[in-house]
Amino acid sequence: MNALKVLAEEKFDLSKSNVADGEKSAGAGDIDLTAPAEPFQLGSRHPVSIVIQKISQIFERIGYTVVEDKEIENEWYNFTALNTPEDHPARDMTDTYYLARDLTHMLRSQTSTVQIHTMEQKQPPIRIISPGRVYRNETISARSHCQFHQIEGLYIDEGVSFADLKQTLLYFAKEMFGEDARIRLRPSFFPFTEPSAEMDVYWGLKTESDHRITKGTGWLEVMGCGMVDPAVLDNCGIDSNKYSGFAFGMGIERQAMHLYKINDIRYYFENDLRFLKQFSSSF
Ligand code: 2NL
Repeated sequence: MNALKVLAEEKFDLSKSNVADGEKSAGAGDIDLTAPAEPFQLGSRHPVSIVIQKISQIFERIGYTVVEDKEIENEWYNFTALNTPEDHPARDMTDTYYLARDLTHMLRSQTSTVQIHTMEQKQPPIRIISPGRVYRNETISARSHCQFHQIEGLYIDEGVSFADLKQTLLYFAKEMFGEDARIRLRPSFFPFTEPSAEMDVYWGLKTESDHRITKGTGWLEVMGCGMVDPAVLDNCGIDSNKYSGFAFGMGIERQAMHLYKINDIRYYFENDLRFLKQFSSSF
C-alpha cells in the first residue's frame, strides 16, 4: 500500500508540474485543459422501474422483502401449485406462451411462481413482494400487451385474517395515492385465493378524463387480492391448519398509466427516447 501511495504521489506531483508548465507533459500534451467539458447525456429511469421501486419501498417499510426469480417456469409453478384446474382456460396455448420444443415449460403468466418457490423453501412467517415481467398471449392494442409487469405480495403467518389484508391495502393506498385515499373491496374470484376481492381506490370525478378512466364511477380498479387458498399452502408444504395468509397482485403499467397519464401501453416497450426522456426518477 505504501509503495502504491508513493507511486501515486509521484504521478500527482508530475502531473501538477506539467499543468503548471503549460503543455510539455507526457499525456496531457495535446489536451487543452481549460476547454469546457463535453456535455454528457444523463439517463432517466423507465417509468415501469420507477413504479416498481415506489411500490416495493412502500411494502419494505412494513417488513416485506423483495424476491425475484426466473421468467421460464414449468406447469407446477405457473398453474398446478396455484390450484388452477387442469381445464382452466389460462392453461390454453391461446392464453399462455409455451416453449415450442418442450410443451411443459412456459413464459410465466404471473409472478406468483416466485412465491410458490419461496413457500416451498421456507416456513412462515413469510412476507414477500415479487415484481417482474410476465407474458400472456394477447392481441397487442392500446390497452393490452403480450408482455407486462406485475407486482405480487404474500404474507403467511399464524392467525393472519382478512382484516389484516384490508389494513395492509389501506396503508398501501394512502402511501401510493395520498393520505386522503379511500378504498373499497368487491367480491371476485381467483383459483388461488378464497375469498377473493378486487380493490378499488377513489380517484374522483372532476375532469372528463376522470370519467373516462373510472368508467363514470369515480373508482379505479387497482388490484386483485384474497386469502391464500389452503390447498395452495398444502401444495407447498405449509400446514394450512396452523397457518393462513393473504396475497395480492397488480399490473405495473396500469398504475403508471394513471400516474403519468399515458394512454397507450405500447409506448412502454418501444424505447422511443422522446417518450423515455419525460420521466424523472425523483420518486
Ligand atoms: C391480478 C390478481 C392476484 C394473487 C394474485 C397469489 C399468490 C399466491 C397464492 C395466492 Cl402464491 N395468491 N397471488 C392473489 C390474488 C390476486 O393477482 O389481477 N393481478 C394482476
